[in-house]
Parts: sequence; structure tokens; C-alpha cells
Amino acid sequence: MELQMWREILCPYDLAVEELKLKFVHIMNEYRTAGRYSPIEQVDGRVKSISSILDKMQRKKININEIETDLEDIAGIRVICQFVEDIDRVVEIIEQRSDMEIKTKKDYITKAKDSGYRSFHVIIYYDVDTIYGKKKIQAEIQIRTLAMNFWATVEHSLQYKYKENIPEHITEKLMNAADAIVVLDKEMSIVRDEIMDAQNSFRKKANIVSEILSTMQNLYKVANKQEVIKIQDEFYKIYETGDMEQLIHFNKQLDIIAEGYRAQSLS
Ligand code: 0O2
Repeated sequence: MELQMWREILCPYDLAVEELKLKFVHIMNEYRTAGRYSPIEQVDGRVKSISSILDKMQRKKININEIETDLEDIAGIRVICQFVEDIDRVVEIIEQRSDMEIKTKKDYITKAKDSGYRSFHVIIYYDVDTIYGKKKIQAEIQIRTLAMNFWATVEHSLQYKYKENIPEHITEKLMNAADAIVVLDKEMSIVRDEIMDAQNSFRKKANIVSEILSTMQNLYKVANKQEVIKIQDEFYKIYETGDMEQLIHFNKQLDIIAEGYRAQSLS
């Protein structure tokens, strides 16, 4: 098949990957904007390269006319979570969406692959709008923790280097590393609540501080400079105490002052 044909086949998959990446990043941002913990930590995606498609076709004896039905991972999305528990949340999010229809779920976490690979895969049907109309394509969403991702990335690069004939002593080390990753994920789960609390209050504080700074910046344009400097000094004092309650109160007071100036400018 000539290159132009490949490009045309892969074009809707390109669109799907871009759209899906954007949608998952948006979910993450929505949680964070709401001051909530996001089960999604990172999102990545790729369209399978032509050479990888050809390799897989050969390996799985797939006919060229059947690649779009038999190759489920031409469009691939990777969702990285901090904790194993977050993976179930992400699966639930996918289940509830109206734009993603689940075809299959593959749980390589409860039962890891022989290689030691752990991850949760969800194959979805996803509609894209092309110049020829609507097209339903398949996409593979791999959901895994940061630790699982670290292992899979290293192992994948070794597979590439050794063309699947990884020397035994390295395979053994990889299996040990896979076991260590299971232990690490379990340990992290134990302190999950603590870590989530710490990250949430860090984000909440950062959100409030950024609101305060932006209100003060606007006040500079309309209010008396001396008054703004006084407000600024007051803010630094409260900021140094690190007391969230005081920061929240200060933010509210500042809003009232800013509102007063807005009302004045309108009258
Ligand atoms: P790439 O380069 O990542 O795209 P299979 O018959 O097992 O090869 P199948 O049935 O299509 O493949 O689906 P499976 O095993 O559920 O998922 C395939 C994808 O999962 C792989 O895509 C990898 O991305 C990942 N994966 C599966 N097993 C392993 C493993 O042992 N190590 C690593 N690092 N990744 C794995 P591709 O097309 O094989 O590769």
C-alpha cells in the first residue's frame, strides 16, 4: 500500500487521538479547578506508526483489509494515575461518558502478563467527524500508575533493543523490578489519603493566592495606591502565617473592596 493511502487511513485516528487527549486533560483540569483531587495525573497519546502496524499485522496474521477492525490500538491513549485506586475511578469516568462506548476491558493488574506487565486496558468505539462524514473508530486506552508506567517504558525499550529476545538475566531483573513495583504501589496506597490531602490543600492555597494577586492587580488600576500598598502588606503578613482560614477571609474582604470600586465606576 502506498504512503498516501496509509496517510488517509490514519487521518481519522490522528483526530481521535488529539480529541481524546484533550478530553482527558480537560477532566483533569476540571477536577483541579473545582479544588478536587484528580484521579488523572498525566495524559499521553499516539497514532501507531506504519512500521509498528506492519509488525503487528505480521505477528497476528492480520489481512490489510482487516486492520481497522482487528487492530484495536491504532489510536492509543495513555492515562497515568498516581495510585492504583485511581485506575478504577478513570474506568468509571469512561463508563459514564456518552462519547466513548466500551468494547472490552482487559485487566492486567489483577492478573499481570507473563512479562510482568501491569496496566488496565479499555478498548472503546469513538466517533470522529471527517470530511466524508461520521466514522466510528476503535481506540485503546491504557490506564496505569506512574510506577507501572516507569516499568513498562523501560521494558518496552529493552524489547525494542533486543527484538523480543531479552537475555535471561535481564528478564529476571525485570521480573524482580515488576514485583518491587507492586510493593511500591501498595505502600503508596497506604499513604494515599495523606498525600491527597496535602496535594489538595496545596492546590487550594495556590488557587486562593492567585485570586488574591489578580484582584490586587486590578485594584492597582482603580484604587488609591497607598491603600493598595496597605492591602498588599496585610496580605504578605497573612501569607507568612500560612493560615488557610485567614487567607480565605482576606480573599473575601478583598472581593468586597473590589466590588465597591466596580460599583463606584458604574455609577
Ligand atoms: P506498542 O509499541 O506499545 O504499540 P498482544 O497480542 O499481547 O501483543 P494485543 O492482544 O493487541 O497484543 O493487546 P494487549 O496485549 O492487550 O495490548 C497490547 C499493548 O499493551 C502493547 O501494544 C503494549 O503497548 C502494551 N503491552 C502489552 N504487553 C506488554 C508488555 O509485556 N510490556 C510492555 N512494555 N507493554 C506491553 P503493542 O502493539 O505490542 O506495542
